[in-house]
Amino acid sequence: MTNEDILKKMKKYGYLIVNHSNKSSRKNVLTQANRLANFFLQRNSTKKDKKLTNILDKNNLDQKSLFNKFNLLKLKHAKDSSRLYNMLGRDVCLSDHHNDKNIIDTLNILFKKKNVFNVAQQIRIDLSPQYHHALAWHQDHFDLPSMNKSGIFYNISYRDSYTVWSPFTDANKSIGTMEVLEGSHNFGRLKHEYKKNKVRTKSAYLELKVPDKIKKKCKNKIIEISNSQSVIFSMNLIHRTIPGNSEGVRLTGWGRFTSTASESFNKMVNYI
Ligand SMILES: O=C(O)CCC(=O)C(=O)O
Ligand SMILES: [Fe+2]
Repeated sequence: MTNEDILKKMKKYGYLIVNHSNKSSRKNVLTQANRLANFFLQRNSTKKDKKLTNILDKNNLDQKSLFNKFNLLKLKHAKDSSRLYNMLGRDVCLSDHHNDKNIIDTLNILFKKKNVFNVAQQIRIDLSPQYHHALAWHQDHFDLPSMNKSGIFYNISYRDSYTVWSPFTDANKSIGTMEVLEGSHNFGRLKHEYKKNKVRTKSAYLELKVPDKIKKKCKNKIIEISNSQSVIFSMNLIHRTIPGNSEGVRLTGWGRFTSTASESFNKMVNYI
């Protein structure tokens, strides 16, 4: 894609799919997730507990092995399961992945070569088909610890900031993926509410009631991509999680990116 194509596509659809240039950074994420799972399983295992140690023996990064480990931790050691989640998000492997040449080159074009900042990032682990964390329709926002209310309630346009969303396992209808409303970013920032999410989650999450006008005008697109691709999308693009329908693990990473030249950055700079 030429620079012009990238800008045109982003303007029209609100998202782009990029192929990764670095093939090993994705595997690093799985390796680190597996190491943490081994660590937490190890500290919960006893000599009698053969099942745990059998799983631990395998240094296997395939779907089934990872699913078994995460599932066991979730069911039997919920606290350690959330510790794993918190630690994985802090691992340098995600920054390493976000520095992928194709991702950075595309962000540089979108930010008109000004500069690129990663404001926040996280790795998510979703166990299909339960999905503890399936998000309803929403637009993305910055949520910094120093903000005294959620970033969703500040008057920030977000129209010139971007999310990079990467599945480290394939993303499709079977294991779960993301759905977008093409072109919905062009309708600007919409009012969200915090409410109980009806989509298989116990906690309250932000939710957007998509106006009929947008539903009518924008095509729904379910993103089905391989683990060597990422989606870069406008933080104003309306999107949601599509939970999977078969058993497995979906590991994804997201990062919110901005630039000093962007309006969003200028509005949020006092909260940094
Ligand atoms: O991973 C997903 O299903 C969607 C993630 C998302 O929308 C977000 O983290 O803002
Ligand atoms: Fe999102």
